[in-house]
Amino acid sequence: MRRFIKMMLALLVTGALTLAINIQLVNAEISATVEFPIAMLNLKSRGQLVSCYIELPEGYSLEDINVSTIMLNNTVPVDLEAPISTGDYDNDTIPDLMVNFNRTEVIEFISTQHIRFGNVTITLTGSLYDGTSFEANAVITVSSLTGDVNCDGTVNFYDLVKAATAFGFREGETKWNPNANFAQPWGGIDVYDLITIVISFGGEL
Ligand SMILES: [Ca+2]
Ligand SMILES: [Ca+2]
Repeated sequence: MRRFIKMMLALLVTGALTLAINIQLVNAEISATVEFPIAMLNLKSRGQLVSCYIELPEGYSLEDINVSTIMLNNTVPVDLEAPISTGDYDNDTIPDLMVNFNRTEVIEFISTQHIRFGNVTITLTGSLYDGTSFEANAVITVSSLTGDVNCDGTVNFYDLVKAATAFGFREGETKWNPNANFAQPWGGIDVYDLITIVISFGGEL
């Protein structure tokens, strides 16, 4: 009897493993990587785009990606009007594809999940022109506190320092940081954004 139970358990475990492997294959055939250069998102701040860099495993080419199929969390489509380019952003000799998403749509998606603060796993999916699907995950930190540039749940000196680093920079420029953009004019980080952060000092989530 004991042997029978053991055998049944072994069969169940094997079955479960097979099922898990099958599910993984159904989800995506290629495991890719995605990196967000600004892996933070303040839901109260404003910016136009969320950029990310996609790398495929060895043996696959970025040129085979059907860019129009790329989505975040099966909800937010890639912004085909925004810049799309290839390069080696992280200097690891593996080429990467830069694509962008509409930042407002990403914020709306996170808000509909009732997430206000903390780490959120973002899943990027897409397919190659031959239909092969790929998937990649990344974690971003979210805050819904006005003035919380570094998304750690409090507004203090560190947020002001981070905003000062982006001071004078406009959307698309090197040190632009939409997470510091809390006040009009929305196109850049200026004294009005710093004042908003100072007014919000001491705020906590
Ligand atoms: Ca903070
Ligand atoms: Ca501003």
